This record gives sequence, C-alpha cells and structure tokens, in this order.
Amino acid sequence: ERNSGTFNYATYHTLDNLYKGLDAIVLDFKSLVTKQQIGTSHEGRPVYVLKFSTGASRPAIWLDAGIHSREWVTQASALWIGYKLATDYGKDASITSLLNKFDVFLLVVTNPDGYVYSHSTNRMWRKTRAPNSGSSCVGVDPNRNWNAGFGGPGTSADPCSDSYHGPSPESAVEVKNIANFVRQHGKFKGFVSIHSYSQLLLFPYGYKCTNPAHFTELNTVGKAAATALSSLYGTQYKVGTICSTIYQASGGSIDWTYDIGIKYSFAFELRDTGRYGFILPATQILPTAQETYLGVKKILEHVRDN
Ligand code: ING
Ligand code: ZN
Repeated sequence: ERNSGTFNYATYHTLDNLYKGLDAIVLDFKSLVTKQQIGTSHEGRPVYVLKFSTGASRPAIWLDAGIHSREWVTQASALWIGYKLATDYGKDASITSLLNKFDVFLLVVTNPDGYVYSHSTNRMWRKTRAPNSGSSCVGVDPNRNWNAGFGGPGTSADPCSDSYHGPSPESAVEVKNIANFVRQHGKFKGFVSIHSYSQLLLFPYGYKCTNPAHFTELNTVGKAAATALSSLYGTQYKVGTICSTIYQASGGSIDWTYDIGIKYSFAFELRDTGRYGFILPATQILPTAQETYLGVKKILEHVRDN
C-alpha cells in the first residue's frame, strides 16, 4: 500500500487528485483492482470505474457517487470505500467471500464536469455542464434523466432549474454511458447510488408512489443496513421508498435499474441532516465513509446470500 496507504482521504480533493487516488489503489492492488474508462463527460473528461474482480464473468454490483457534483462527501467517501474494499479482501472474511463471488464496479465521480465547476466557480453546482439549446442556462439534472417515469412529477422542463430533466431520457452523456455499461454487462445484481445529504436509505419508487413488488425484502435489507451504519457512531438513518421518504422524483437512476430487473437498487443520502448540508466539514469525511461502508457492506452481503 505504498501509494494508496499514504493518500489523504480526510480532505476534499480536486478532480485531478481524486483521479490520482484511483490510480494509487490500482497500483497497490493490481491483482484485484483495475481501472476502466466507461466513457467521456460532455466536456471531454474521462469517466472511470474501478473494477474489483477475482475471476472471469461474475455477476456484479454497482456503486456510484457524485452524480450531483456539489455532494462532495460522496466522492470522498466512495474513494475511501474503494481503498477499504481493496485492503479488506483477504483479511475480512465477509468481503473476501463477496469478492470471490461478485465483481464490484465503483464509479467515484459520476459527474466530473460538474465537480470541476463546483471547485472553480460555483460550490453549489448540482447538474452536468452541457449547454441547452434555446437557453443560456447550462446542465441537466443527471438524476432526472433516466428512462423511468421520464419527465414526470418532481422534475422540471425548465433548463434553468436544478431538476431539469433534459430533452429526452439518457440525453446526458454521463447517464448514457452508465446505462449502456449496465445494459451491456447484463449481470448486475445490485446497484447503489450515493448522494448527500439527509441521512436516508432509499429504494424504489420515486417516479410513482406505489410500493415496489419487493417492498418487504428491500425494507428489511435497508433497515439492517441502517442499523449496521449506526453501530459505529450512532448516526440515524430513515429507510423507505423515495416517494414516501423524501419526495416524488422521476427519472432517477435506481428506479431505472430496478425496473430493468436489478432488484437490489438503493440510494444513500449521507450526512448530515442540514446543519452543514453539502458543505460538510472535512473532519466528517472519514467517519461518514466508515459508517457508510458498514451499511453498503450489509446490502452487499444480502445480495451475495440471495
Ligand atoms: N437527492 C436525490 C435527488 O436526486 C433521489 C434523491 C434519490 C431521488 C434517488 C430519486 C432517486 O433529488 C439528492 N440530494 O440529490
Ligand atoms: Zn444528489
């Protein structure tokens, strides 16, 4: 761990430094972790996933963070979770058995253009940075752009809105790249998307307010994950469907993945509940990442065992 072990996970990094963090993990765990470019952002930045794999053609689990650029604790936590997964393999029996059965794909910076803009110009930037025809406003909400209830309640047709759904499903290249990757892979069994803030663990649906067919199972798994998460520092999470827990919101990623058959589709909303909101102090990065890891691990264990 000469490279990844000395990386400072406890601070907010520029995109370039986060990408150096990905490379450090790959360098140190060559036999477990590889880096794969799934595509390019609107402004031409590479979009990378880390692939954790111990064998060919395994079923897989997806983890992403930073689809909304201002949610900085998510990209920071996801990088640490990647480091932790790598170091736990062969040491922690649960992670070892998990990675002996599943590949894990980890996308740390889903929206790199927005992330760079949130550093350079507007700390509160949420959307992508693609121009909109007929408007001087920039960007699409990449969590309203998936092909699940597209354009429905909880979205906006106004390009100036932070929840602008875009002209058509998957119009945002950052969304299209992931959707294509998931479709082509064909063996994803779990899909976990990490947002902040509000301390929630959500599952479908968001585009409608009826419960999914697997409500009871997803609710039970979610509650177990929230209990595991809280065991470290007592951080309390609410668990439930998107619609019943926050608001009706259409075109979200986990509704799309659930509807194409990925039963274990969840979204986290990390710390806090609003005191600092998106501007969470860097001193909370590691505690947030560590507790989130316990929650994610609980979900992954359920996917493994079912
Ligand atoms: N919250 C999410 C949002 O996109 C969400 C909540 C999750 C909606 C999953 C739909 C699906 O609004 C934040 N903070 O972005
Ligand atoms: Zn978000």
